[in-house]
Amino acid sequence: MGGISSRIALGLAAVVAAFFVLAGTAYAGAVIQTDPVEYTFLPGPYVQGLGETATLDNSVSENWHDVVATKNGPDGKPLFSAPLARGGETKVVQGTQYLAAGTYHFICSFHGAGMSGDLTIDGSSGSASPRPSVKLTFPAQSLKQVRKSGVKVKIKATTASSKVKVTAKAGKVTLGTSRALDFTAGQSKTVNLPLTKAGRKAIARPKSVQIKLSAAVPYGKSASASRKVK
Ligand SMILES: [Cu+2]
Repeated sequence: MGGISSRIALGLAAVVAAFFVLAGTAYAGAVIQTDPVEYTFLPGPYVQGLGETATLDNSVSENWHDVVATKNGPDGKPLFSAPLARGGETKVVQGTQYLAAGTYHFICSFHGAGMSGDLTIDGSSGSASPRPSVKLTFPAQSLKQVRKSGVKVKIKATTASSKVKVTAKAGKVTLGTSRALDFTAGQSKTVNLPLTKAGRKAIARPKSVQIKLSAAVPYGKSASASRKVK
């Protein structure tokens, strides 16, 4: 232990660390740390560049904690969040890669507003990941076809989007729902939403049905389309 080579290694590590501090822009995403004992976050500051993803470091704590932004994003859900981490765990804070420059308040939803902090996005570094976005198209199809194989939907992602959920409704009745769909930027998929039992019943008799599609896009705006199917 403590030989010359390990001292050199330590010295080099110190030089590298000093370089990153001096350079000032070499963020790898903020690491939000929890107190080992108290129900608090360490004071930070928590700063990262545009487009970077923060992590919740709960590794030294024995308690359960999460991270939830106090402001909502375009999907009506928190701008960013990390799921509940048990003591010893580290979790990704999803949504931070889409943030514009600014300071964003967050809390631990498990312990309430008393456990809070701020995440600052430094606008002079990097570029924000484009928010997920999709376009929905409702291809021509007959009611007979829908009864047989479900509602046919075309989804095109303008930017990378994941866990997109498409729902088809007739009035208040849900006809069918897609699984969580993942897309790379520019990718499109045509899927059939299998009919629910209630959906099957709702479209069994009418000669035409107005069907409304909506796509819920995590961290992005929802999309919609509708068509009268005969
Ligand atoms: Cu907590």
